[in-house]
Order: sequence, then C-alpha cells, then structure tokens
Amino acid sequence: MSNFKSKIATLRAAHEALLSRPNEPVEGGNGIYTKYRYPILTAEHTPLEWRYDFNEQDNPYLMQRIMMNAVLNAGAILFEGKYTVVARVEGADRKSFFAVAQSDNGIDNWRFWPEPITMPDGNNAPATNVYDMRLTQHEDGYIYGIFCVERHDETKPFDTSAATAAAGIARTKDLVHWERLDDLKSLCQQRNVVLHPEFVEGQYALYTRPQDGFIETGKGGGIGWTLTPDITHAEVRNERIIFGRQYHTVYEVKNGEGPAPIKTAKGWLHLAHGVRATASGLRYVLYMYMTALDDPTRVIARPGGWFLVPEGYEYIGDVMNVAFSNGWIVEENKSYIVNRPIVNDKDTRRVFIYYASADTRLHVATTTVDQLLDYCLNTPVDGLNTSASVDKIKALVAKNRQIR
Ligand code: M1P
Repeated sequence: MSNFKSKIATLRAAHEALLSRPNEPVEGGNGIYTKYRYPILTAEHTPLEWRYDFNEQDNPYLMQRIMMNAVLNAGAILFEGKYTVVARVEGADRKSFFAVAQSDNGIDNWRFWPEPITMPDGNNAPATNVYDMRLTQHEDGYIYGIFCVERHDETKPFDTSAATAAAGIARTKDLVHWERLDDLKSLCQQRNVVLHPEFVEGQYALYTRPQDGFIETGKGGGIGWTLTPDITHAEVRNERIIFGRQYHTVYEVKNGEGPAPIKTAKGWLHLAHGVRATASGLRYVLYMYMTALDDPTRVIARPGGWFLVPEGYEYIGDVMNVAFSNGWIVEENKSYIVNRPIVNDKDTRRVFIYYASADTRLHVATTTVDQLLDYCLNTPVDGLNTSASVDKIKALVAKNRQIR
C-alpha cells in the first residue's frame, strides 16, 4: 500500500472509531436527567469527504481542504424510526449550514448523511448565515424547520458587524427536499422562533423572541406568541409576551423558546434558554416551564432557576458558559406506546434532550416525561429574593425532619 493510501486508511479507522465509540451515562447526577460522558457530535464527526480531497495528485499532503469548526444547536425529530437531528454545522469560515445525522438509539453511533442540506432561498433575499433550526412535526402533515436567517444590516454600510436576524421557514417530508417559504414578517428582529405542533384557533401558532437589535433584546425579549393563518406568508400580528424576562432571574437578559413543546396529559412541557450577564460575559442556561393543555400560552408551572447548565469541559469552547437546546425527542412511536402505556398516572415515555455546550459540540441527556413533569410541578418557583430562597430551604429541612 502506498504511503498516501495508508494515511487514508489510518484516517478512516480513527474516524470510524470515533463514530462507533459507545457512550456512557454519567453516574450520579440530579435525578432529573442523565448526562452522557461523550458529546454525540463534534466537528470531528463530520464526514471525511466534506473535509479532505482524497486525490493524491491534487492533495499530496492529505491536507484538510475545508475545515470544520463546530457541531451545535440541533433540531431533533424521530424520523422513520431513527433518532434524527438537523444540526448546525459551522465551518472554519464561520458559516453555518444544516446537516442531518441519525442514530438508532439516540445516544451514540451518530452518522451524518453524505451531504449537507441545500436550503433554497425561495422568494427571500439570500442569507449570509443560517442556524438553530427548530423542527416541528405539524398536524398539517409537514415537518417544518424554522431557523435564524442572518444578513448584513444594509442600513449601516460601514459597520462590518451590523447584522439583522429574521426567522426563515421551510418545510419538508423527507428532510432532503426543503420548500422554502417566506421569512416571517415582523416589525422587529426575531430569533428563536418555534412552530407549535397543533393549530390554535385554526391558525399556525408561533413562539417568537422579539428583539430590538441583532444582539440586544432592548425593550423586547421574552418568549412571545402570535397566530398566523397562512404559514407560506407568515406574519407576526398581535404579538404578546407569554413568558417575559425578569430582574435577577436566569432569564434576566434574554429569554427564548427551545424546541417545540411536548404534549402531556398534564400540560405542555417547554424547554427554553435564559441568559444573564456576568463579569466574564453572558451565561446561557436551560430552564423549563409548562403551559395549559387547552391554552399553550397560559403558564401553569415555572420551576425556579436553571434546569441544565454547562459543567466540566462543557463550559469551555468557542463561546464559554453556554448551554443551548433547540431539539428534543419524546419516544412516541405506536409500538412504544403499546408496549409501555401510561400506567398509574406515570408517563414513562423517554425524552432525549439534545443540547450544545459552548457553541462547540452537541450532547444528549435522557429522562422521561414523568420525571420532567415531576421536576416542573414540584420544584419551587423563584421567589425573586434571598429571603424567599432561604424560606424554601428551611421548609424542606423541616419536612425532612418529619422523616424517621
Ligand atoms: O452564543 C450563544 C447563542 O447565541 C444566540 O442565541 P440568542 O439569540 O438567544 O442570544 C444564537 O447565536 C445561538 O446560536 C448561540 O448558541
């Protein structure tokens, strides 16, 4: 075997070893979910064919011709029986694109499809960058992807950092062919827009996150809500905040919906991200809340504080101190429900939470619907001051004293 061929063989063997490495649950934890030892997808997991020119004449040093920087914020869905993510892959050139990866168990052995998604522009102005797709299996039969579309702010031609964020909308049935619809029409900038899976009052329902600028939320922020009759020309009308930002909470600076909510017998489970400012920069954490089954805008549970934060090596990466999630999967294929019905009021469906750390890599945490309901319904609310926090701890201590 030539030296070049043997280098390729070594490269392929190392890549395959990485892809097929079994993942392991991290023991201990908080009883709410289980984290796993290894990230499920990183830049190194991307196909070698995306990065290397394997022609010896053209690439005698076997250099990476296109380098990858990160795999992060992924939409997620159970598709044709496989755990499926549409990940945000970011190249060394800072441009993000979408790529499908699948796993049989949702935890390890993830494989990217051979080519990234080609996302058409449709009637919209071409985007400079796209990212953070939320996938929604809507009751109209389509899988929708709503994502951030970033463009240079042409009102500030001399400011090379000035950008605008809007919500791009596309739909598909096979995750290969995407029909691009009109970007969400909105009077302000929008990021973290999510499609609710059901019609509400006969219309498409969107969680929004209005913001005054590209980075600054300004007067806006918080998780908003709007109904739109025509998803092909979606428009924000009568937007109202259903879960706002609040002083001295984990969502003081920014507050955005994560993936589309999960329907349960006790209400809609929501995963969201909150941001606060610290001396070392912004801190992004995940938190949860619940809304009423018959009214997805009515908040019925708000467990206080964060739900999931970057820990250990998760803290470190391109953007430090960030946990972000725009995808989760609840096992609800028919055979699963038949085999594991909701018994004794317990909803034992497993939930796979896909979260990224430090804008660098993608992880999974597993739990069940029942655990998430227990967490949401029994975690004390944020009392908004120190005295209230101390009272909560003392009440718990007193309760524990009753146990013999
Ligand atoms: O860098 C952290 C996150 O920042 C943005 O999120 P938000 O709009 O809530 O501030 C996004 O760029 C997101 O992709 C990124 O993870």
